[in-house]
Amino acid sequence: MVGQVREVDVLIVGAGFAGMYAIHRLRGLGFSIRAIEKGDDVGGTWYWNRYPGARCDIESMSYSYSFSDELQQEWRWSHRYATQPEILRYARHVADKFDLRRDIQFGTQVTDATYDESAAKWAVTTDRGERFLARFLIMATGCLSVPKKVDVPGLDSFAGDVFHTADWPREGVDFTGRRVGIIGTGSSGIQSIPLIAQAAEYLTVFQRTANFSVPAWNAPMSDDKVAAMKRDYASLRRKSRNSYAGDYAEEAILTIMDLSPEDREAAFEKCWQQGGFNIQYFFTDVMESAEANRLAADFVRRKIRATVRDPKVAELLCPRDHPLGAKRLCVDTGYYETYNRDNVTLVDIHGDPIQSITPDGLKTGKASYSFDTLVLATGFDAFTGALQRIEITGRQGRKLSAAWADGATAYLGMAVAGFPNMFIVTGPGSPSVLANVLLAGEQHVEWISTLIDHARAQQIGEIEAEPAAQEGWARQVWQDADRTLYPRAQSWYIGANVPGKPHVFLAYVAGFKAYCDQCDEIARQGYAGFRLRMNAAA
Ligand code: NA7
Repeated sequence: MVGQVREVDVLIVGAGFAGMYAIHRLRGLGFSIRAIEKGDDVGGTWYWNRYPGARCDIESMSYSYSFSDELQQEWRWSHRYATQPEILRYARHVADKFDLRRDIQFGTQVTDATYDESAAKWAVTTDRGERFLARFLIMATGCLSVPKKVDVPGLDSFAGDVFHTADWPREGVDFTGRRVGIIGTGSSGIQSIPLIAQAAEYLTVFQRTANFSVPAWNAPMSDDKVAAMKRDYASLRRKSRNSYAGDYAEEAILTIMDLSPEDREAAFEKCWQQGGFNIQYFFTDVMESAEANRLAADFVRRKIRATVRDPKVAELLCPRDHPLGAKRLCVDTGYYETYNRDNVTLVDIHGDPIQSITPDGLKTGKASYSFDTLVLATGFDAFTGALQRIEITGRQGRKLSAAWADGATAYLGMAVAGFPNMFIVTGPGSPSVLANVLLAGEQHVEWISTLIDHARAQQIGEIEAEPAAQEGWARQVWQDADRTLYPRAQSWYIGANVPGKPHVFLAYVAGFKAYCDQCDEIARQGYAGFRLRMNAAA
């Protein structure tokens, strides 16, 4: 195929959950498509993140496709929160069921995408030298798909194995007899630490920032519970669509500041016993009032102290530098208990930063630590990393990297002015990671494919976000965020985890329902904020 140009209606980049659904949906609408995927199978983030303990933090009955009732009825999730292998099995099942693989090219990376204004088409090349021409380009590249560049000095000098949680060996890692060091205590660290501690001879955890973590209380799902939920699936999905977080869990019922101290404690305890994100979503004011948030955070800190036997370790594990939920809440199984083990040490690298990695461990300003295996759980270049790895050139030769030099913005979180006919699924400025990202991806795919279908029917050759609409959207996203406590953390939600990345709030915080309602209204108004051009080339 090298040398030839293959023409398709829609080129989809990525075959994670969003890309897979885009294939199914657009194929169903009769478009010719091709999907390009770097991995050698479907699953995206769930294909790469194979570290021990990797599992979703939204209940699996919710964190799964809703578009096919047959699919959601036939698939049986084993646990409340499925493990990565189970989620990957599900992705493969979906690929088989809907025969998706025939339109996916695996083991291939898109390197360049250039908009040809005269033809109103995207010219796309891959690392295999193939060339495609596509009327529409759908970037289903994921919000958390590119590990952030590891900014720890001396890494190359380390003599032992180095593993990154987001690029875990397919064959797994046998930790037996190993002395392990792990850097990073976000979700990936917090999920993997308990299991690595059980398997390894010794584990040293290097913590720069303590994070809030709440119990998953993960457990197998009984047949009765699954059957009852499946009977009620349609209404659970409706509830999710009309919720803040794209989930069916009860939410925003109580206001912390209206409760008496006793009722407050009882409500926090109830959330803790239910597990998962309840403590964040059950209260109207937890992300809006610093005082309400402090009360919830104090409750979690009390839980940490009650769990961790060594008071000094417990204090180190108590988050102090950000409001609860302003960095993504972690959902764990036995995380704090792990620090009661004899083979685990917690090292504070905030007070005493890492100076360098050495051949047999690492050095801080005050001490040296030795280990033979290093695990990096250091996170992602979120939202923009995957898009910026591709040389994307829009109208008049403008690069996406230049358009986003002061921060990534996209109208509705999906379309960028100057880059016609390109759509980003769960892009910057959409609810994405602040919602159930699987349903958020579905909603985007449906909305975008309906728009593309409309364009075909109306002989519209070009769809482009208007600059003013995009600016207005960015302003709204920022103003909504600014009314909350979210921007008060140096988080990947604002790009603060990647040195040099411009800080803009990258997710839409006003909720999934509010977002979907706006998208629906914009469609009803004939796609307000988009320039729809009839095109001779159409
Ligand atoms: P996160 O949440 O970004 O966590 C990364 C962790 O790694 C966090 O504790 C960081 O500390 C730490 N880190 C990153 N770079 C360094 C360096 N250079 N030195 C020391 N420590 C460092 O990523 P995850 O993969 O855990 O989770 C991402 C999302 O995936 C998660 O929210 C879920 O949605 C799934 P810091 O906080 O920057 O001080």
